[in-house]
Parts: sequence; structure tokens; C-alpha cells
Amino acid sequence: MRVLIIGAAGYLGWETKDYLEKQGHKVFGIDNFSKQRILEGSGIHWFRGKRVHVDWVSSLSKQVEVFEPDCVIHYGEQCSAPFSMISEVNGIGTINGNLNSTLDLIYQVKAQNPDIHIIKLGTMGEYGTPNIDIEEGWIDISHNGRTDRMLYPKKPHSIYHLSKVFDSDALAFACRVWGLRVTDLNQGFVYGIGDAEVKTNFYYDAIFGTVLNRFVAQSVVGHPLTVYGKGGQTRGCLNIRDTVRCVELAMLNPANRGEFRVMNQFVDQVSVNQVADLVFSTAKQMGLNPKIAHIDNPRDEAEDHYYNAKNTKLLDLGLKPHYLTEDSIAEMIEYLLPKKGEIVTSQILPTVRWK
Ligand code: USQ
Repeated sequence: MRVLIIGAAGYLGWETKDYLEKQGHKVFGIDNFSKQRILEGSGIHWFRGKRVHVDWVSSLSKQVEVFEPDCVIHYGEQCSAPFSMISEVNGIGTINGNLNSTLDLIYQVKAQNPDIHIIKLGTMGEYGTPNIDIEEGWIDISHNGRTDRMLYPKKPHSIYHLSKVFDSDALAFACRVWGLRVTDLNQGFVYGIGDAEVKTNFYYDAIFGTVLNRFVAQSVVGHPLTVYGKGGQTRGCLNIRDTVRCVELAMLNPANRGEFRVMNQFVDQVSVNQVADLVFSTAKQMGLNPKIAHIDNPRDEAEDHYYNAKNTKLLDLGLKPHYLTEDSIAEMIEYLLPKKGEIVTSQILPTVRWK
């Protein structure tokens, strides 16, 4: 297949490009490197991946025409909830940037070839933490004796997650009205280092690092694991190895024309406390001296809540999950141990508050 990856220089795009090339697909990776500019501009340290070629493009316009892909994977968005909550400029910038890139892609696909399958990385955070089961994108609602199938209601808790809700609405509209074919992958938080040779970009700072990657880096340098608040926040999560496979499964089994297909992309459902306990016990067994600290929660989120999200669609397509185990954490600790001296401890504690 001919695949265009937008946002190929990030944590997930990098790994996806390498993986899909190894599966024999013709892959074009483009990025405007805005995240690198933010990181470098703020002096944030991260571990850089190796070997993957990504072309620089300043805007998406015309890329679909140039590459003639069968499928476009859209990772090219501002991806951090804390970054979106820093200021009005960051919030509006996140919404404009993310929604504009999605709308631009929609218009290009519509104009060039509406048969192209758009695969969009969404987030489980669009749903928030409702007190009912979370379905995969759609829900049948009965009201005053009539029923209809509606998009599942969304309750995001950051401007970043809100931007993804807008994306989903725009994509659903494009399927409904213009007959495009779209898969929206509502992903949980991702962890891991990916393929052995390549190693993707790895972030552990308080803005761009996801919780498990952060805890592992913290355990390596002996920093107390930063559990926000009570730690009962429950989320879906997955190993980056499953991210790339999920995207490939979506690619190989495209949505139908006119279909807005939503799949919940995670394999484990865990609380922050469970994540911290697992990192703690693994690090301890490896001779490290981990500690756990409950710090004041900088975010606005439920810390003790019902959570039951469905995730059968990708399993039905053939996903063989890499579940979260002490082995998967040990592999990350082993990767970071030789780099211990490079980890910048001053970027571990959160500085962005939701209120
Ligand atoms: N958390 C801590 N301590 C930390 C960092 C995070 O307790 O040091 C908590 C957060 O408060 C939150 C949970 O861990 O309750 C997850 O936080 P996160 O930073 O790993 O993930 P989040 O900001 O929610 O966003 C990440 C990705 C995003 C993806 C999303 C899936 O950055 O792109 O869409 O995970 S989800 O979490 O389901 O919204």
C-alpha cells in the first residue's frame, strides 16, 4: 500500500513509519517539526530516535496530490494536554492547529480522491470518565419512544482533548455529507520504546511525557514516582508495539465509503496507582530504589470514578496484544539505565495547572 504519514517525526509517527516500511509498504513521512521547535525552544530534553527518514513540509496543502496514497495516517497534531493548558495562546493554538490540519486533510482527500482511507489518531480522553460504559464511538439512544445511533457523548478535560472532539465531529461530518472513509482511533496513553534497532523518540518531561514513560524514567534516577492526587484515575493504555499494529490493521481493513468508524485503541485498563505499583515492584527487583509520592494534582480530573471502556474492534481484526507486565517495564528500565546521567530531573515535576 502507498501510505502517507503526517506527523512522522513524533513518538508514534516515527515508530509507525519504520514498522510499515518493514512490512513492505511504500511509506512517505512528513512533518513540520513544530514539536521539535517547541521542545528546543523550551530547553526540554528528550531521547531522539534513530534512522527514520522524514521529509520537512511546512503545510499539508498539496501533499495528498503529490504522494497519491491509498491511505493517510494523521498524527500531525499538537499532542500534549498540559501544553494546551498553559495559556490562552496555547489553547487557541492547539485547537486551531489541530482542527485546521484535519480540515485541510479532509478537503484534500475530497478534492483529490475520496476513496483514500483517512486514519486519524484520536484519544480515549475525548470520552472523559462518564459514569456509564464507554462504547466504541457510537451509542444507540432511546428517547421518548424513538431510537437512533448517535456519536457517543464527549466530556473532555483538557483543551487538547477538546481539540480531538472537534476533529472527530469534522471527520464524521465528512463521512456523512461527502462520503469519505475514515477510521478514528481513540487511543489510550502509550508507553514503551518500540523496535530494538530504531528506538523511537522518548519523552519523560511533565509536558510531553506520558505517565508510564515518566514513571520509568523517574525510577531510573531515583525520583519519587509522581502520582497526581489519589491516583485512582483509570485509563486505557497500550504498548507502542500495539499502536503500530493497530494502525496497520485499520489500514488493511479500511472503513467503507461514507463510514465514520471509531475503534478504541488500548489493551489494558489501569489506574495511575496500578501503574506506579508495577513500576515500583519492577524497579525494586532490578536493584533500584524507587519511591512513590502522591503530589497535588495539577489537572482537573476525577481521581476516583467508574471506568469501563469497550475495546473489541481491533481485537476482532486480529490484534495480538502486548499486555502491560513487569517484563515490558524491565525492558524500558534497561534501555534508560545506560542513559541515566542524561535524564534531566528538573523537568520531572509538573508546572502547568488546569486552574
Ligand atoms: N499522571 C500522573 N502523574 C504523571 C503524569 C500523569 O498521575 O506524572 C496522570 C494524569 O493526571 C492522568 C493520567 O496519568 O490522569 C494520564 O496522563 P498522561 O499524561 O499519560 O496522558 P494524557 O495527558 O491524558 O494524554 C496522553 C497522550 C494523549 C493521549 C491520551 C490518552 O498524551 O495524546 O491521547 O494519553 S487518555 O489518557 O486516555 O486521554
